[in-house]
Amino acid sequence: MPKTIFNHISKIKFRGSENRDPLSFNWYEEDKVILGKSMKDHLRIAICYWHSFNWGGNDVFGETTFNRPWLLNPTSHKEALKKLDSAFDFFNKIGAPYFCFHDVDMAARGETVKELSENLKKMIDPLSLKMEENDTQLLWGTANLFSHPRYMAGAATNPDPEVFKCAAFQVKNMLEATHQLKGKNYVLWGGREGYDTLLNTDIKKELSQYARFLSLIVEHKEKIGFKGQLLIEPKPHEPTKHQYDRDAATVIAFLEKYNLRDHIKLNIEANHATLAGSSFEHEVANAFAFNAFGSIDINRGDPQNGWDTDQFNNDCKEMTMIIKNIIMNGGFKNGGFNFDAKLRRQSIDTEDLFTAHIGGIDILAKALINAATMIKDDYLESFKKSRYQDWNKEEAQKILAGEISLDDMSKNIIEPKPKSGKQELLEKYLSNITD
Ligand SMILES: [Mn+2]
Repeated sequence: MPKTIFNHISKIKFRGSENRDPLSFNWYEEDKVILGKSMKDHLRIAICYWHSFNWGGNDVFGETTFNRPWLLNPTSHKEALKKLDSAFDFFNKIGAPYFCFHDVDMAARGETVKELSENLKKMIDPLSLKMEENDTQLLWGTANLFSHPRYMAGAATNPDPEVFKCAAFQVKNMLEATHQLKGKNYVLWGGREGYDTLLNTDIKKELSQYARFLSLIVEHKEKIGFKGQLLIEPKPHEPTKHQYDRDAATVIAFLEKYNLRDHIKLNIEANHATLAGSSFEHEVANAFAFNAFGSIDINRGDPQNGWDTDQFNNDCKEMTMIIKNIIMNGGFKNGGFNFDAKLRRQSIDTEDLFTAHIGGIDILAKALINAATMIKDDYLESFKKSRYQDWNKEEAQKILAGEISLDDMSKNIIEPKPKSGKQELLEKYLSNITD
């Protein structure tokens, strides 16, 4: 057993809802079968490498606060290996079947993209070994195209084609690494693909650059035979004034225009939905409505604080509706629940990383149990069914089939009788299940 920052912590176990030991699960029982599938297989929990191991608690006003010793020497390959030991010790103890990472989280820092690529290559063998030893799989890989100063004016959407080439090179390397590690998905997040002012920005040019960039990735994915799912993670703004992949609907329209719809789906993040002025549930439901749902980043925002705070999920009612939606649409295929969440800067005890994830996972487990109850009840679904039932009538079916013209329709107008939408009744039902 290598030395890690978590050596003093034991494997987290399920101890039932009455137990008060904070280092145990109250609800998440990985082998418990719900609606014919284990909790583990329903939820497909993933831990993110960046917030948990590659961030020391620094913010725009202050320095690092956490005990992450490898961050003191970010250019050292040896330190990157120590980080790997601690990360996998954590994955194993928390019982997460998946993890996610960026190229820059895993590899020692390089001054150039070529150096980064060399450093990443050196990590693949030790990483594969860790994955095998711990039976941990890669939910998705991604390239960081936003931290380095070369990307300050965008990666694919940069006015300088040399920046576009650097970004493409980074994605090529990371896509190949993800393929080699048998990743289930590859995520693209356009953190700098947008603008700060239109005074210096040609939107039309930048969108076509972005589309070409994505097409290159699709072509390369097919060339190397990567079978995972490509995903875009929508976000409306911050730190840019505007980001092109604003929300699910915007990305879907963009993919449609550039003939990329069959190749790319969506990774929906709760916090990004909030930033876009929508609910998390809206973004997930919209993704399903357009057959574009892929995976979830479960981290939330703060209602009083309009930026990307990446906090751990704590709203069981909201999660119940999300999980219900996912199950009713056939469950995750390649996707899962990725904890793209970070501790608060004051949460400096090593245990805090555990209790944060345990709390978040328990909320999902409880929400899964609730969702199963609601699905068995069939209360909401049968209400919705009856609300739309008149569309099953012969004339209505003909309208939908395009068999009745506006003129013909106008000959048979009956004044409709209003019906209650019953929102309060349905909310009361939901509260009874979840509160
Ligand atoms: Mn995210």
